[in-house]
Amino acid sequence: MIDPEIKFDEFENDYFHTVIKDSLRDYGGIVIRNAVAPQRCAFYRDLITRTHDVLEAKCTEEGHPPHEARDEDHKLGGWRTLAYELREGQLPPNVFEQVNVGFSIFDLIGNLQFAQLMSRFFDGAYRVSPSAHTRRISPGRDLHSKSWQKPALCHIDAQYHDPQHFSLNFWVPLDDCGVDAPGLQIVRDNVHDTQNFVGYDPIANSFDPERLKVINERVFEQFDEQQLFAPELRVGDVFVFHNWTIHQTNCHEGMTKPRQSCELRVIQEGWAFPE
Ligand SMILES: O=C(O)CCC(=O)C(=O)O
Ligand SMILES: [Fe+2]
Repeated sequence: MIDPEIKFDEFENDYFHTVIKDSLRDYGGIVIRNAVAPQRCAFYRDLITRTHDVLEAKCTEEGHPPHEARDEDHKLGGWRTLAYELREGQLPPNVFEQVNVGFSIFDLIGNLQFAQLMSRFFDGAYRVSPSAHTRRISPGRDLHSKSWQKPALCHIDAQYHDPQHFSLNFWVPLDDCGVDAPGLQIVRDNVHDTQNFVGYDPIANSFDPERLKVINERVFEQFDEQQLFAPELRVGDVFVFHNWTIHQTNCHEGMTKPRQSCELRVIQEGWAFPE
């Protein structure tokens, strides 16, 4: 099985866009190598680190230290919600933008070529999704609940969206990952097969929650381990996948370093894969 990946340098050629579309349809993802300047990634990585530090100090000052946040704080608003988000190692874009006025995490994919890539991929209009995030994952338990998160288990991002819009996730690592630090892996599968697997009903715009449970708990009873695609990623690479792609953190014994990343989601109006 050939790994779905392509160099961003090939952008000007039509085949680049065909490979992107075919890989997303047939495998659920593709790595675009050298797509963002490493310097730009380093700049945003520093901003994210600083943003965590600034906000953690503020929450603590307000009486809500993030490491003491509880799950229910998520829904309570204000400092408590923010303390929960910091504890989980995640920042939504609006929080990032309030601390870093004039900057957005979407700047990572904010150049003209990415805009052209999206307009060639989507069938008509597309827009930025409200569900974007910065994320920090640690292989070591000592950092969990201290602004770093545990590895994410198998899921599809469609479970976070209601109603469904077909969407792409531009997953941007801000550290080299997949070897010493947790990366990302997908289960290679055709988009229509995954939609069938979760029992997606386009009229009701819903799918079967029981199937989602199966994805979370027993994915390899349903899929072959050969379908796993767990690339080594370097700063500057972008892993693109969609809302039906089964994916999880690529974390295994022996990994020692934490990793920061951004998941930048772009959605279109309709639910169907844009053929
Ligand atoms: O960063 C990770 O390990 C998980 C990311 C993820 O689930 C996502 O970007 O949707
Ligand atoms: Fe996800």
